[in-house]
Amino acid sequence: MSSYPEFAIIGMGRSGMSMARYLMRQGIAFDVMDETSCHCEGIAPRQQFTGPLDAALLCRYRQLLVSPGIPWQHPALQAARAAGVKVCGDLELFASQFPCALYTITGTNGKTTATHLLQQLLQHLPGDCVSAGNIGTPMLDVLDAEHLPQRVVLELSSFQLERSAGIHPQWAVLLNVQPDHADMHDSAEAYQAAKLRLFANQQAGDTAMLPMDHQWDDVCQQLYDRGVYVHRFGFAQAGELMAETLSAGVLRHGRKTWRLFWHQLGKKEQINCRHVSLRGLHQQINMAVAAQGAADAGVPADVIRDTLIRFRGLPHRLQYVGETAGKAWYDDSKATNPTAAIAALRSFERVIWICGGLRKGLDLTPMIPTVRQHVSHALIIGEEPDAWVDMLTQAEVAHAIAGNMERAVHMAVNLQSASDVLLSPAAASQDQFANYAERGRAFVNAMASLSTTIPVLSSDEDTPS
Ligand code: UMA
Repeated sequence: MSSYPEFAIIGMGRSGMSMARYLMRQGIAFDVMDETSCHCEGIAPRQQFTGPLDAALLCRYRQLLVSPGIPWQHPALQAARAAGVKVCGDLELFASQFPCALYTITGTNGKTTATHLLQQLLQHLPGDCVSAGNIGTPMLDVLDAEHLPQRVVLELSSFQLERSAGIHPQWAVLLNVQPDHADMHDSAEAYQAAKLRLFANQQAGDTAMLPMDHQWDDVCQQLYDRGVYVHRFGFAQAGELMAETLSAGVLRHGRKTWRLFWHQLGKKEQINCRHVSLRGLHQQINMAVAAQGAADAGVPADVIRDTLIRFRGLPHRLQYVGETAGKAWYDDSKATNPTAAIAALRSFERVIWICGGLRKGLDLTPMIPTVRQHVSHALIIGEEPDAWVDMLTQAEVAHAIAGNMERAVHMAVNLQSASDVLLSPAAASQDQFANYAERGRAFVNAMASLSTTIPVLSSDEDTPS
């Protein structure tokens, strides 16, 4: 008899641990592996392996359950697949077991906010609704609960989607696709293809939501031909032909009025964006998407309206964090790529911008027009400021290298500018912080510890170009 069980779990973080608990509940034996360290509290693997993944070892199992952070094209996984080993992730297990209504949200930016808001809205219906997936709670833990919720809203990353063929959501939305995690996939096409797996098993009676951009027209047509109900969403000028074709989004009326809208029982429901606490057109469009999902599920329009107006957003996502030195301060530490930061900058007339960090090879030059229009001063953090200096110089925006967060905040306070202050780094945080949340907390802590004795920024530290 082989000394190896049929299953091995790879990556012992949150997903790995939940897969282990799941297998234990089914009475299935398993081994665990991790390239760094195996955490096994509360689980009982047959064996644990730490260190680089070994292709020969992986080929000894019938099925590998792989955490989302392990590169899907890892050579050891490729070798196992070639040897006929089934390789998948937690979503495949979840999809085969969850019997109730499944709402799924993917996209490069904004999916956590949309997932959270939709879950809040669906809670107004009879029966439980929980959120899980990339948002934080591993999805298999939902199956572990004493009572299965009637509805689950899953936030899905491309990493989770690429390792499952079996998902069939009743309601699914793709918010956007930007070149952020494309570096973790073989190509931008592979990244997009992973996102589109969300819709692969949808059929007549299901609902799909996609952005209004023409690049999604063919996908929408294919879904429509299969009998799937398709919503398009986005931003348009009221009265334009395009505006009439949208199910949800934000409409601009005249020069100064924006209205968030969705459709419900044949009627267009609208809220003036002035009444919505959450800042930023990009966030308001995602709110409209969540509102459409709730309307499709039967949440009453007045409940949707109240919830949207009261919703203040999630930490580190363009969140208002207070008033100091006559300026309003916003924490958008979650903006780990240029696209997310561009969206945040466009939410302000002019702003003092704290930016920089790990660029992940992304091109900063597409930011130039937005930076020129919306940034009064930029303060650069992170260990690789050169690319930021180049971009800001090209944008002809005053800037200075602050180096770290504390110094950036002190410099922002002392700038002779009435502009609000926005941390929206357009970069990952790991050069100076454990993660974006720690970076956001450092921003808020530095702001909270300010005193009047802070030295005034000298003019030669501020480098107008
Ligand atoms: N590991 C390896 N080799 C690797 C990478 C990781 O052995 O090459 C090991 C690590 O040593 C660690 C474990 O794998 O012990 C971590 O596994 P993981 O990276 O898959 O992370 P989890 O703790 O399982 O968390 C995952 C998601 N993380 C990623 O996709 C990277 C969490 O999303 C998610 O909340 C959680 O499952 C529950 O579903 C976080 C995330 O950063 C928020 N997501 C990315 C994003 O939003 O940009 C996609």
